[in-house]
Amino acid sequence: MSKTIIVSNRLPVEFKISGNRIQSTPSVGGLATGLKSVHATGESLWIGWPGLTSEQIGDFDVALNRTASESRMANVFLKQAEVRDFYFGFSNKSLWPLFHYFLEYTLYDPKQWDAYYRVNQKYAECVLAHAEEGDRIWIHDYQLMLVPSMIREKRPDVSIGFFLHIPFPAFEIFRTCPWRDELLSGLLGADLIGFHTYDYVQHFLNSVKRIKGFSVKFNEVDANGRTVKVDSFPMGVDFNKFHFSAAKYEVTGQQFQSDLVNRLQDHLKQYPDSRLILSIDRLDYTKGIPNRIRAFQYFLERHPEYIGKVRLVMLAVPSREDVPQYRKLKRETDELVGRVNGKFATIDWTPIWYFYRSLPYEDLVALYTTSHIAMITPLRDGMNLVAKEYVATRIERDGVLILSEMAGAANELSQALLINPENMNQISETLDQALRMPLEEQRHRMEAMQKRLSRYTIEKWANDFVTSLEKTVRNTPNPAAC
Ligand code: ADQ
Repeated sequence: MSKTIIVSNRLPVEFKISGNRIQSTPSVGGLATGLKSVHATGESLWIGWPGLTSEQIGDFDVALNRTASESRMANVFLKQAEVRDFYFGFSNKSLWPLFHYFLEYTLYDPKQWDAYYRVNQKYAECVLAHAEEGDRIWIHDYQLMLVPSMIREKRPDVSIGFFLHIPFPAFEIFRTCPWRDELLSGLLGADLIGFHTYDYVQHFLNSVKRIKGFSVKFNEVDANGRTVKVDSFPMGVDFNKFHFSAAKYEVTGQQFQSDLVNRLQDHLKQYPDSRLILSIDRLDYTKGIPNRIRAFQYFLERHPEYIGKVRLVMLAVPSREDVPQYRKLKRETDELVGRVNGKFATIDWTPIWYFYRSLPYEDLVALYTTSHIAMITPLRDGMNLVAKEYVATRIERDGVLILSEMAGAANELSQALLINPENMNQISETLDQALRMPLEEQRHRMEAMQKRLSRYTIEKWANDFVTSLEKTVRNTPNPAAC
């Protein structure tokens, strides 16, 4: 019987070695949740890096493989130097900034490219060791763009899908990459390539035409006689999970472990008229965090009537601290928050509550439900699941979503208040509009967004992709040609 092989940079669990025991806890990220439904069918295998370097694993490799295989997973072991050059190197110093239009942060180092190539080969070899006739292979994200063609060369009979979780940039940006040809050839080893939005599909097809010279009809590429289908699959969230968790929280008023949420609730009880504006992201330069703080400062200057009445609750999750730009962003964010708080704070009011940590799921839900406005302002974002999670938790259909038009999610959430994250004046006036928005209008907008998100859930996203992959392969006249 054929199976689905999911391949991602990381496995959907966190492994820890303590003493002589291996502990594993499931990851809570969007990807892990989304693919759980595919993995749960029983006929699947998940391949990825266990999150510990070979040096950290030492003699535990056999035990780690056994633990992984009990949950139908297989490990790709990476040495410390490989993690440095492949993950922190080419993936996060070249591809991540380039694909998010940060050319000034994009570094090209042939040594890191070699590591990227070699590590992609390791993943491909692991897949080849497990792939059997008729299997479907679903590869994820920018760290593994060469894997499709590496598998295709050896196993023309298997069907291969690839999904990119970040934007695919416009041709004029992508063409600056020294390994643009190799990256496209790598991807075109797949039968189906998926992106979050129609725009990313068009950018990709444009690059394929101009760089590879392949002909493209509608959304199909003729790659030397092999047909490759390219389509958009906007990723959703587990709507019911967020919605029902929020309902449970509202009904029971349950207290949470975290000081942060408890303090917020106390604050709201004490000042029922005050308004909370929430922002949640990984601390990443693509997420527009400094812009957001500057815009909030501008808003307080332009609208002093809100001083003492609104509060920005800013939650940032530590991320990629080994990359210099992320450390710089952390310093910049700390300074900006300090500046705004120093300038406007009073004895009993601080304008920005800033937290640099990850939170458990229940606390995240409590924050979403407690906040009157979510302000999400990335400079570029493939999709942005936080915006969708906020909408899913609004069981009373109140609350306002302010969302950057540069996030993939803006295509689907057109009832949000859309802003250009570079336009401080617009953000400031939109905040004012959100704070004054009548309840009826809030509900009208929220209802439309919830309707969409409850239909296009993460499970539907995963099923649509797999179904489309099956159809593509059935309709491909010559699957073996490379
Ligand atoms: P990310 O850049 O990580 O994902 P996003 O889509 O917003 O961004 O997903 C973040 C996830 O982390 C959300 O599910 C959120 O709940 C969780 N999270 C955020 N802050 C947290 C905190 N403090 N504590 C705990 N959990 C927290 C990449 C792309 C996106 C794309 C996704 C999925 O960059 O554009 O939407 O993949 O394809």
